[in-house]
Parts: sequence; structure tokens; C-alpha cells
Amino acid sequence: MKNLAPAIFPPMGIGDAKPTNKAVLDWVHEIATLTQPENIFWCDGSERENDFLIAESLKQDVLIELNQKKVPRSYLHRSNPNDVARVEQFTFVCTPTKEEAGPTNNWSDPAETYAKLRGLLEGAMRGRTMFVIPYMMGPADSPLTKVGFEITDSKYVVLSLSIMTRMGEIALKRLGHDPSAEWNRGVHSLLDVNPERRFICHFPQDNTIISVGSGYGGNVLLSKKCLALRIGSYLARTQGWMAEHTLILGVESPEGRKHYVAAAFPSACGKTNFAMLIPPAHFKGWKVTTVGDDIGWMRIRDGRLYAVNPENGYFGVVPGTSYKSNPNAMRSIAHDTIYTNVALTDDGDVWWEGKDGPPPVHAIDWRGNDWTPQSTEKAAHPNSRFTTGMRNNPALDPDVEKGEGVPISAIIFGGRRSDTVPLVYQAFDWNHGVYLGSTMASETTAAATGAVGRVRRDPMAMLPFCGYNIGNYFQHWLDIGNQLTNPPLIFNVNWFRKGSDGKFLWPGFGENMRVLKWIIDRCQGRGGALKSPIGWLPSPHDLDLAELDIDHNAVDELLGLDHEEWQKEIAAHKEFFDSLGGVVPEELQKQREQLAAGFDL
Ligand code: OXD
Ligand code: MN
Repeated sequence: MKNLAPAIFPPMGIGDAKPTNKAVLDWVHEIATLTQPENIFWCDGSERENDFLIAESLKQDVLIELNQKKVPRSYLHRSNPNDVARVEQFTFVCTPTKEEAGPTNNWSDPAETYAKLRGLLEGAMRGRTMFVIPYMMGPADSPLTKVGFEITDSKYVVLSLSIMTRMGEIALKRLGHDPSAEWNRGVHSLLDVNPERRFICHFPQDNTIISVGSGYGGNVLLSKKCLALRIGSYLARTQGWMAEHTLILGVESPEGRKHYVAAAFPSACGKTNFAMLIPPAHFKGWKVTTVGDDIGWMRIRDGRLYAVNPENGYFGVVPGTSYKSNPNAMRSIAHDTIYTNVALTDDGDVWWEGKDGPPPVHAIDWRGNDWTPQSTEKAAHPNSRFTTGMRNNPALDPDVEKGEGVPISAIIFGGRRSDTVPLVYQAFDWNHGVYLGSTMASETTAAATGAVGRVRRDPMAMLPFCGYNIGNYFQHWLDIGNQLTNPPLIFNVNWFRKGSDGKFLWPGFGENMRVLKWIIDRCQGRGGALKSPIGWLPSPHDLDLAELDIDHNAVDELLGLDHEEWQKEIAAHKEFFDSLGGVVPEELQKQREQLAAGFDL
């Protein structure tokens, strides 16, 4: 199998960036003794190392070279067709007790799981190279920044992490020599890429992750979902900060007044598009800048929340990305990008459903088969991805490396809902906002294996990523609120409401600036709103809809509350809370009762 490439032997000066911290060396020795690799490659993320690994990957078919004139320094990777998304059913939180993992996580006993994984890893890297990757999550001088090491037998992982994290010397420096320093231990092996031997296991108390049997980014770039969210959320609770599934963007008015907002939407619900939004012509002089597109780490400072993006790059969904939907993403992925599971055109370019222009008359699809516009299969997998450095983004926020983070004025929750949920509304206060987040729901997407389009509750967009008991997580949000003297305002948005004809009512993309503008107005104590049972709702004239071609009835529908739909929604909130088996904090139960009373329930 092409992913399971034989060992590589680098020339002098490459693969020899051996760390000095004794705890790290002891751990690497332990894993090498277990997995028995042919050799150990100590990564430093340098350009020379990258060039060498790309050359080897091309030789071993891990990467396919693209037309370097069309997409310079960019490559295509095809994953095993059985391995194209996160596998929530095989993702485990291994805390000493089941209660600590809580009702929303798969739990397995740590001792038994270590034993099972050791069995699977025994001799797993024979004949292969074991890569040791030091990386850092967060800006160099942030108190939130964490160091991790990932051991892997995949060159794709090394090349991807060199984009997605700050890798090499910078991480070793941050860690230092203290063998008791905090750092994350991550072990990944492709094994034989067999779904029956695919397990993504987290040991929060040990700050350890072991992932086997997959090569898909969300399962194997351990910095991202595994460390920055699952282990991160556990550390955040014990250390008094927040690790959230949020984009972070800056929005600057023509007068130069700047606000930052964090928005938590579930996977493949438009976080990257929102984070890179270009305001429509009507909003002349307004500017949106990206701090992060997927993960926000936040801490309290002077009574406010400040956020950093722990990542260094974007691992975004490709289909639907175009110069119309997201010009900044298109510019970001025009060079120095690894594409995974998109189609390859006859002239060596990449293609996907939703790209600008007509489809190619012939291409090779994501599985490596011939494809034409007449084919019934998709050319690109619906969860095909780009991996690209954040510095490729023309709208990158200038304060992305600021160690103290950026001050957050608003937190926005949102999901994909065809009905019930209005375009935007504002929570009455922090605790009510926590209730909005805890009950949010979304139609499932291709980002995880399983049915697509099913409405599921996804609290704070963290259902697959909260590394401990969700009831304690809700309480953590409430506790953080108690410590904030200047808390962000909390909002809920829904770009995806449909009319009776089944069509989206709201144009979305750049036009979301109109909603963002109302949110910023509210943060500045301006912007009209009516008090409704679900929160503060704008009336149509409170939103700036000038020069937007939208029907008045559509706006009424977008902002309307349907009594019966809400009665069902509140019943679903209760069902969800009940399904969690008594872990939901009293305060949120009280919020639900107040909401129900507003709908005569
Ligand atoms: C992602 C996800 O890849 O949420 O960001 O699945
Ligand atoms: Mn995500």
C-alpha cells in the first residue's frame, strides 16, 4: 500500500535534530523499543528537510506532483478510500473513571487501552522510518502556548505538521531542559490503515495521545483536534482557561475601530469562510482579518477574554471553495499547499466541485479513477482538504503572533439549521449565552464518517472534541463567566435557514458582513433589537440590507420565530439534557425552564 512506504535514509544534516530533554529522549526510546523502526528521523521543520521529504514522498507515491506553474510548490495526496474523515466512533477518552469522560465521549479504561495499543504498536514500524516531530501550539511568547511531540511513521503527517504548527527548534527552545516540564506525548502509526484497527485514544491525565490505523488529518495531525481541543479542553479546565472550536476574526470599521469575535460552528459549517470574509461593496472601508479558522484558546486578562490561535495553518474543506465564496482561501491555496483527495486534471491542476469555471472534460478523481462531468461519482471527496500556512492568507490579522492574544468582544454560536433558528439573535447575558451554546444543533456533515444531514445537538460545536464530562464543561463556561467583569456578548447565527421552496433564504458568504455589523453595533451599545423569548432579535430595519437583492418576505422569514417549531425545539433541548443523565448544571436547567415559559410550555 502506497502509504506504508519503506524506510528513508537522509543525507548528513537532515533528520538529526535530536532534542536534549531527557524526558523526551526516554519516551522516544520507549516507543522505538516497542515499534522497532528501521531508523529514527529527528525533525526540525527546515526547508531542507521539507524538500527532502517531498522528494521521498513523490518517489513513494505518498504525494503526486501538481503542475508547478499553476500551483507552485503544491502537491496532491490521496488517502486510502476507507480513511477520509474523522472517526468519532473510534475516538476514545481514557480517563480513570467513565464519569470523567462523561456521557458524550466513548470511554475506555486507560490500563486496558494502553495494553491493547501496545499490542498493536509492537513491531509496527519495522522496515519504516520513525519521525519525531517537536512542535509548538500558540505564539512564541504566549502564556497559553503548549509544546507537543508527535512520533509518526507517515511523511504526510510530518509535511502537514510543518504547515499546521510551529515546528522544530522553536518548540525545543520553549520546552527547555527541565524533565518535569509540561509537554504532550503523541504517538501515531498508520499500521495497515485498516478500519478494524483504527483507534484515536486520549489519556488526558497523562497528556498523551495514541492514534493508530488512520492517515486522515483530523485523526493523525495530533496537534489539532487531539491536543488543541480534546487534551486542551481538559488542561483548560484544570488550569482556568478555555480551549474552543472557534474561528477568531478581527473586524475594523472605516474609522479604524477594531473588534475581535470568536465563532463556534461545527465542522464544515463555514468557519474558514467566515474567518476570511470580504465585506460586500456597500461596506466600503470595513475590513475583516483572520486570527484563526478553527481553534481558539482563551484566557482571562483584566476581566476580559483574550484569544490566541494555537495553529499555524489551515486544514480546510475544499469543495465549494471558489473566488466567489472565499477569494482569500483561493489565494491562500494557490501555492505551497498540500491537497488531499481532490481531483487531478489532465494538465496537472487540482479540481473540485464548486471551483470557479466549468468542470474539466476529463480528470482523475480522488480515488485515482477516470472522471468526466457525466460521472455519477464526485470528482473530489466531499471532505477533501487543503493544508496551507496561515501566512498565505492575504487577510491574516497583524496581531496573530501577539502573545497576550486579542480581546474578544463577542462569541458567536451557529449551526446548520434548515428551520426554526433565526438568522441572528443575542443572548440576554453570559449564562443565557452558555445555554444557547449548550443546546446548539447542526445538520451533520462529511467531516466525520456517518450519516450526513441529521440534526444533532453539538454543544459549543465541541461534541466530538470535549475531552471530559460535558456537564463539567458547561459548568466551566459558567465559572469563567463569573470571573469576567467585561464578558463578550454572546450571539447565535444560522446562515442555513431554508424557505418553503427548500432554497436557502440568506445569501451567506460575504453578505454575512451585514450580520457581523449588527453584532459589532450591539457590542458598541448600538443597533436596535426587540426582546423575544429566545433573546434579542433584530427587526428587518435593524440590519443593514442596503444594496442586497433580497425579498422582504425572505427577511421576515429569516428573522421570524415559529411558535410550534420552537415548542418542538425546546422539547428537543429537554430530551438532550435528559439524555446526558443528570450532569447538566442547575443554572442551565433554569434557563431552559425560562425559555419554555416564554412559549407557554
Ligand atoms: C476540522 C473538523 O477538520 O472540525 O476542523 O473536522
Ligand atoms: Mn474543526
